Amino acid sequence: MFEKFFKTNANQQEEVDLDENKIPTHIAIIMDGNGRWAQKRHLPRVAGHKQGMETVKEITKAASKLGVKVLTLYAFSTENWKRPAAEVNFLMDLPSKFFDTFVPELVENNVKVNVMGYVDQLPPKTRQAVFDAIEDTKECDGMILNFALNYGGQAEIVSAMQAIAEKVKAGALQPEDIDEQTISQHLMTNTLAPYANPELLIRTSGEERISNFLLWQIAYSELVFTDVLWPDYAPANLAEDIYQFQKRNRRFGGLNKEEEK
Ligand code: V07
Repeated sequence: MFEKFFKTNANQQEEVDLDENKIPTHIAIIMDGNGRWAQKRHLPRVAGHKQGMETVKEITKAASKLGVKVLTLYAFSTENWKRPAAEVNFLMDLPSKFFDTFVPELVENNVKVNVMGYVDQLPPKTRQAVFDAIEDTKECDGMILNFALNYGGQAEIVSAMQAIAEKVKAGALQPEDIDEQTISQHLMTNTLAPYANPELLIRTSGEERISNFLLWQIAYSELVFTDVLWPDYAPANLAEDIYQFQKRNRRFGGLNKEEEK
């Protein structure tokens, strides 16, 4: 049975009836609003990050139950190092906290962890937590929970171009043979194929920017911006945002069928 979700609309509750045949295969989320959530409660920013990690767990389980194939979460950008050292240190402890408490549930839900980003630049303890999580969930073949950690979209494209240039220099690749597929294959999302590109990109907390998240991969993504702060983001909000996606898709229903061929 397909779960029914409820969205809360001011003072009324409305049922969101999702089309289970049109669940986006790959959903990417910019988890914004942890600091603002904490500020509203007169709490330190890190309290928002801590609550945000609880949201990660709930949304992971909800997405997996809905049949999502890949859930990509923007956890830490290459720009986030500019934040106060105490906050960066706290953030770098989150992957190990996350896995100490959540790996058994990931395995129960058959969720496999993947990480994309410049992992070698992370503190050893953080890197180890990431490797352990990948190792402990490697047999899972359900949803892929893909963390973008020390990731930047432009840096990713730079790395891909360097790798392609090396192949050209070595004579293994001709410039005229470089096409969209060549570039896709050199991006960090290559391992997620055939779901490398998100069908739906969600940003919480009201900002309507991409902020150097996936760039190449969102060429055809539906973008949904919600005012809900990430620590408040609930499975019903995810259902509502998927519903927005499905409404847009339905408008071009005929065309989409053709495109799939
Ligand atoms: C982080 C919690 C969620 C809100 C957004 C920022 C704070 C989970 C992870 C994580 C990353 C890699 C991994 C396992 C877990 C994480 C950071 C921040 C840096 F393998 N949440 N979360 N990492 N936040």
